[in-house]
Amino acid sequence: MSQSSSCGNSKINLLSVLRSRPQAAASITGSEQYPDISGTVRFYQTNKGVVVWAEISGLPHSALPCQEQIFGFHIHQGTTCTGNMDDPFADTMSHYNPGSCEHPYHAGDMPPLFGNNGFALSLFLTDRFSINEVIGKTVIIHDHPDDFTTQPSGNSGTKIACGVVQRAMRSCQNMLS
Ligand SMILES: [Cu+2]
Ligand SMILES: [Zn+2]
Repeated sequence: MSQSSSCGNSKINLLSVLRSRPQAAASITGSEQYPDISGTVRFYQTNKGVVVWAEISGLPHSALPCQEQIFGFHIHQGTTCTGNMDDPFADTMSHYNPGSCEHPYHAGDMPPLFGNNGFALSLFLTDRFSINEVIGKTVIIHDHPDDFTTQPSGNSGTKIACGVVQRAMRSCQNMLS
């Protein structure tokens, strides 16, 4: 087993990334129909892309076998978690898609969340966006899995929770300008 070095390293030192302060985070809350949902999505810039760390609790779940839920998970281009009676997060609009790609190649398409008795933890890397690009945009959780096929949004159903990506407070040592 070789010790990873700090220079020329082709891997991400995940433990040190997660120990550092995220550059941005979204505080997730459920819609009126899903008041128990809450959580945090943290964003860490690395030289391979953005490490996204999501921890969400209070998700809908089933006690029946073979029915644990899977939730579509995207960054949407809208900037507020507001909407209307039919769609409480309608103003989050469509998936963040600066490259005019098809779903699931939108920059804002992310791996779905797997429920575990109402709790989900997901940690993944994406180089489809930089943190600066998604500051002010919205993270959405849907009540159905993303099928990664149907246009324009993977048939992932109702938007059940939302959060705005906000720049995290800079730590003193990073205040260079
Ligand atoms: Cu979505
Ligand atoms: Zn998409």
